[in-house]
Amino acid sequence: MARKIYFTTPIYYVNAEPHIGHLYTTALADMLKRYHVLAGDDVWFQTGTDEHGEKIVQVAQKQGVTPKQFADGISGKFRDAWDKIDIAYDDFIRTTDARHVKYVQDVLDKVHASGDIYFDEYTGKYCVGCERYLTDTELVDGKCPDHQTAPKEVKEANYFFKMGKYQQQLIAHIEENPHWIRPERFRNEVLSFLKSPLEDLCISRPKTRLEWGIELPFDDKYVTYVWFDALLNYPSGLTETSRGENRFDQYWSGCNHLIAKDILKTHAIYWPTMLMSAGIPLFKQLDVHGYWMVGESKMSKSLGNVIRPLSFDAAFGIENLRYFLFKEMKFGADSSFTYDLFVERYNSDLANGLGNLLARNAGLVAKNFGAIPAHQPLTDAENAVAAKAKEVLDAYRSNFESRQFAKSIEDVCALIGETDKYITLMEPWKMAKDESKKGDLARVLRCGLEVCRVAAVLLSPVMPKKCAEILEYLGEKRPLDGSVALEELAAFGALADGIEIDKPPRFFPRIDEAALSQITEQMMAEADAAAKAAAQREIEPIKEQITIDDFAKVQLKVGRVVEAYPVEKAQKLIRLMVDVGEENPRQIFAGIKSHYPRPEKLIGQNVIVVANLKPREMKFGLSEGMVLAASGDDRLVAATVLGAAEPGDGIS
Ligand code: ME8
Repeated sequence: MARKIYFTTPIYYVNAEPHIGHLYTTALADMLKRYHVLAGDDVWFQTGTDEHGEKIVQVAQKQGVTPKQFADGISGKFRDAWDKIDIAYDDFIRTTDARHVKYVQDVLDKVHASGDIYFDEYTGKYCVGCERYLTDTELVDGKCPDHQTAPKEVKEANYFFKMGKYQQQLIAHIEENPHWIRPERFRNEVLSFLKSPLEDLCISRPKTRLEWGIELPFDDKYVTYVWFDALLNYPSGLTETSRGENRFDQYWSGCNHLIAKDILKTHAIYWPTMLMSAGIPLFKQLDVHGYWMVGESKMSKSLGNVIRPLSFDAAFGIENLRYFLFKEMKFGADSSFTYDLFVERYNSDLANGLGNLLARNAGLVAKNFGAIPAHQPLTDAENAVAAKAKEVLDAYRSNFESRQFAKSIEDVCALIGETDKYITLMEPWKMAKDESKKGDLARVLRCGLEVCRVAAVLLSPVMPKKCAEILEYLGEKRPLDGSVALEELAAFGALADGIEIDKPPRFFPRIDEAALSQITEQMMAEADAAAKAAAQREIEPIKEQITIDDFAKVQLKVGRVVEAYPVEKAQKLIRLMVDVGEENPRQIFAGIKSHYPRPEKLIGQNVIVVANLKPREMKFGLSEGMVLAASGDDRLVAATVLGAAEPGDGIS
């Protein structure tokens, strides 16, 4: 019976564009879906974007757009990237979707009605990067270890979810289900965290501080805390898919979350306790992978080392990257990406490995037979290759099921390596010169091609398009959709006879050093330029809000510049004499020298003066007010008033 499985990725924050880390989890869900479909299972796969919370408000403000406009842009970029690289997701959810908002409010109502939500005053340390309160034990030198920033103290009256109430039930569930959180080290991490009393969870934010969120159904002065909102995407998207179907009963019982270790606590603690309270059955499986580093460093825009899926695809092919990522990362451990390592693995496994085996054998078949020759009785040498292929296939399912797929990829590599040795030993190119050895030649070449076919079936979840091309070339027409058993498809000996074979295309051309350095230099230059542009475009964030009364304290007046000259001994200052309608002009020092190499040009201009600023004694004299200037990037321009205005006119 086909199992029903529901794969989810985290829904990504829309504060950053997709990079190789997001790609990994998303491509992982895609690969696991393809494996399970091949293995005969029925799979649903959902990904999406997480769009509420303080983090998004902050970036949107910097860009000078509304949070929704900002979220629309980045969410679109995620979706576009996944579409362009053929991620086979079944649904894409956004936390701003009406279906999701309704679901969250329904759950909140239910949990509130059951008495698991209460109102209280709270003081805590909030990390905006994590979008959660951190406990003192989580801080390192007073800072969040993940974001290297000091959390801000927040004191507020808020709604709380009785998370602590479910602590024992959660511990019991983890203990009774040893594989519920995989790999084991993360299960142990969660159990050890649960040794201390579990605090209740603050699940609201007052609108006076944050408006961007889902309104609490029982108090319109509050919005829902972003994690309480985001985690519910998993059932909300199934309950109403974007095509309007309800697939909850079909798939929820097979729910398998895929995440990286950064969000273990929210998924292994917040989430199951929320489900317990809401009366929704727990998810079936939580699979946690490690973090991708670039070389020795964390990826960061300012380091210019962020790897973007689409740029990588254009340069080296996304499927080749998938191969690298899935083989290189041992599930649960951190791993490091470098272009050099990628090219080394690609050249040895794909160009020299599978690509070469295929090219060697298919080239000789094309030249000597023009079609795949008929099956010949096997000798011990081919039987040994066949036995190895069977061994690889036998371990394949269990490796994938336990998320040791890297082992299966290595197994396929080893099979290709052994077959290559066998071909070298058999020397078919010599057989080709001897008419009496045509039968032997057919047997040997068939064996080589058979292994290529088996390898392409087994690697099809990893490199779907490339493997489909290889299978088509070898005349394997059976679909990889579970309608033919995996064991039949990947059985050694199933290669068809008589398929016409032309000279093989170069499925995996070698990447040479020169091409590598040219492309990587170009990509790094692009990343650098993007990082610089992003830094330059940085718009000053809006500061704490003030009231109209606060503003009324500032008295602005039109001033006319009557004298202007540089202060010789000061790097930045210009001395201005400004007529603000009083008996005498005021002396004001303005830090705009580098932008006004000829300050006399300012004479006669109407500027805006803060007239009631307390005079300040400076090294060069008394400064009696302040002249306003517009600043941004490298610009600094004195602010003026349009049209006819007279010195001393008030500005309000
Ligand atoms: O945490 N290596 O979103 P997020 C491996 N919105 N995986 C990485 C990675 C890296 N260097 N960087 C990111 C959030 N990821 C929340 C999730 S779910 C209800 C809400 C991947 O945009 C990995 O899957 O910060 C990680 O867990 C996720 O992106 C975090 O994405």
